[in-house]
Amino acid sequence: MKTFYNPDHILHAARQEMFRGRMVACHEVPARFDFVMRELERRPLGKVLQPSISDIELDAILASVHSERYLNFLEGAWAEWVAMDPANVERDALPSVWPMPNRHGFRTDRLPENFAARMGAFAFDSGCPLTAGSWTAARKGAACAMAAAQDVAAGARSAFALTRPPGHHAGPDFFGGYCFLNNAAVAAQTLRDKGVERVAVLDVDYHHGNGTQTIFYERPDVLTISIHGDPLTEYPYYLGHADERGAGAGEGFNLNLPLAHGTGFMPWIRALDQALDAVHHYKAGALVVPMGLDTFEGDPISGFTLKSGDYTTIGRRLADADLPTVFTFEGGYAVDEVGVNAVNLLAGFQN
Ligand code: SP5
Ligand code: ZN
Repeated sequence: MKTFYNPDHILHAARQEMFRGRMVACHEVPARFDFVMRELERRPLGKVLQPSISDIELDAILASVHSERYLNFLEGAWAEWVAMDPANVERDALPSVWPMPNRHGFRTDRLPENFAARMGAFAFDSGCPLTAGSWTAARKGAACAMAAAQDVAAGARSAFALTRPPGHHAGPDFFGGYCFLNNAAVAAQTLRDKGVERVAVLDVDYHHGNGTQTIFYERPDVLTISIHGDPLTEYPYYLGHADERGAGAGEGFNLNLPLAHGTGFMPWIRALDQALDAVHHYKAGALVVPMGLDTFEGDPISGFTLKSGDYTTIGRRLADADLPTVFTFEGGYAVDEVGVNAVNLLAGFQN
């Protein structure tokens, strides 16, 4: 399989994130990318190349998974942050006030003029720093996802979008969880646009894919499935329960498989088999796998206990679904092992 990589990922390098009242060092660091790249050099899977996607194509696909207002917000965010106070160039932007939905919903028609306040209308946590280069890095990353999906639509068995920041927590009009633009949604929508009638997204990151779920929640043409830590105890907490099954025309086309903190490989792979049954039953024409490696036993912020060798088995099992498959790089914060674990999964799929 080809790997489409984002050379501009480095433009997004955040300093600190808010965690329970403290500022702590960011988990989502540029070195994560380097470890995957290094392992791909050691165990090549195919060509490693930059995407060639025109701005027009990219704008169109982004507009089909995110709102125009959100995209405009993201594009201008850093300039607005610095305009508030020139000293802000030294600090990453984080929201600290949010609209509180009540029984009448909340007002989205009149947003605050103050940028720091307005950020809260487009974010769901304070752990996702927005930096000077976040927009450009995320945009170039979306191009990788689009190129990978185009390659698969053109007949490739599989392709890998290697980029950061990750994407699966980014929704139609919100960022959070280290994610700004939803790469997996971009890949799924690209496959739809290329004529694949039913696309399945099978998210194997430790955290529920709340962004992807929200983007496709009312659509029957994209089945979204996520295997993740139970939101009762695990991030992102407010979405990811088993009774979220889609709505309207999308009812029945979202499947959440939450597992308790501490879950090991045997129950995890049973959930994967359940997910693959659903993909099969849906008669998907293509598969998108938001590939998080934070299910690893050594992950510093997660709670499953998968071992490096298990990722090879997961890759093989995904290959058994016998579908054209796009992989996007999501979480995984045991930095030294993230490359081995990612390439184990991809090589397990390919070999
Ligand atoms: C893409 C992805 O995997 N996003 C995950 C975002 C998780 N954000 C919450 C992180 C909580 C950090 N906890 C620090 C614990 C230090 N002991
Ligand atoms: Zn994650």
